[in-house]
Amino acid sequence: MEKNGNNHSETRRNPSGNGATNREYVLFAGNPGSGKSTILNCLMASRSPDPLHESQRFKSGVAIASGMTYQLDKKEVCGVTYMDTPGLDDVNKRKQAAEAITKALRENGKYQVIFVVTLEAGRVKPADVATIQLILESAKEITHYGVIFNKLSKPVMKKLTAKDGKMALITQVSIQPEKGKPKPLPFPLFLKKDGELEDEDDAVAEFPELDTFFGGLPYIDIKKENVHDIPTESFEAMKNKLEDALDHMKKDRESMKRQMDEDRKNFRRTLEEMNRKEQMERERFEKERERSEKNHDSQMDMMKTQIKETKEQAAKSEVASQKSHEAQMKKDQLDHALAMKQLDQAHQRRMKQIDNNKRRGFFSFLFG
Ligand SMILES: Nc1nc2c(ncn2[C@@H]2O[C@H](COP(=O)(O)OP(=O)(O)OP(=O)(O)O)[C@@H](O)[C@H]2O)c(=O)[nH]1
Ligand SMILES: [Mg+2]
Repeated sequence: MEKNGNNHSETRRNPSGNGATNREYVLFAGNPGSGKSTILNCLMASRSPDPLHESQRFKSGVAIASGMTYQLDKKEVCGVTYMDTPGLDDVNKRKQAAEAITKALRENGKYQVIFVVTLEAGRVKPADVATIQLILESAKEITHYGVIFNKLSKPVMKKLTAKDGKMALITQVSIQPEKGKPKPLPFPLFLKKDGELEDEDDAVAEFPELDTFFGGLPYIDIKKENVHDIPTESFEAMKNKLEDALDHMKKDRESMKRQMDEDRKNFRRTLEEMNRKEQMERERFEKERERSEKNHDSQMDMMKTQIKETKEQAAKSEVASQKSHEAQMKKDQLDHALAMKQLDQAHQRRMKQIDNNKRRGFFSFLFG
């Protein structure tokens, strides 16, 4: 039975004629106490031009031993129908909850389907994943869906800022109990725990992140005839298989993390070794360069000295050769003068002899 159901007198037929209408539905599913009704109230209030009357709001709060929402609840705000459904994890109300969910999915319209989950010790709960998997199985047209990770503690929110933190949670909710076709990944939203809301009844919450989240989540057409009954009898078995799969995933992640840490350490060690070698090589090169510079300088000095010495030597030998040339000249002059003198003396002697001979000839002529 619908609680506060709205009649859709304005139902518009889809022009494609495939049976689906253009009516827009926002459907929330998830286990008891996860915060579906609180988030829906906040979303509707943010989209309504006027404050919501109490009758336009979903009942929220803590119901001891079972869920507060136990059947399909609908509210309409600005032409959009919002649907609050009960969770499948309540064993006594499981069948009733499954019927409420399939009924919600059989409205022939455009849907935004959102699952709300909470964590336990930083991990997604197998019951939440089983709920998501069973609903996706029963309506295969849900190819895009949102998952709100709600009531996240401060330490968990901090861990989500790490590179793979969010991805770890996204893969956990999309994990398959058995190997098969992988399900499409959800469009996620991570909401931190609001201390003010804890266990309150009909609390008014504000989540400014909702606007962007719902703006980015596409509507999908769901046709009534394509929605199958949810096999509630397989819920417990699926939950157990998922528990194992999540355990495996955790172990795999831990061993992968260990491996990555080891790889990172090895890489750092190799890098340090390379840096050390490079530093040594640089120092060796620097020393080599200094040594060769010194060699070059001393060779240049030697060459300069040699050139200087050669120049001096050349200058000296030039002076010496100049001197010996001058001495030779002097000697030649002296020899020449001497030869001239000897010639002159020989000439004088000859002339004297001629003179004597002339005189002797004259006297012999006179007295001869
Ligand atoms: N601390 C905290 N409490 C929250 C938050 N959101 C909701 N709650 C509280 O959780 C309790 C359950 O919230 P509901 O919105 O009724 O949860 P529900 O998923 O609709 O639960 P059912 O209708 O039982 O399936 C209420 O007391 C809320 O005030 C939150 O972000 N932080
Ligand atoms: Mg509720």
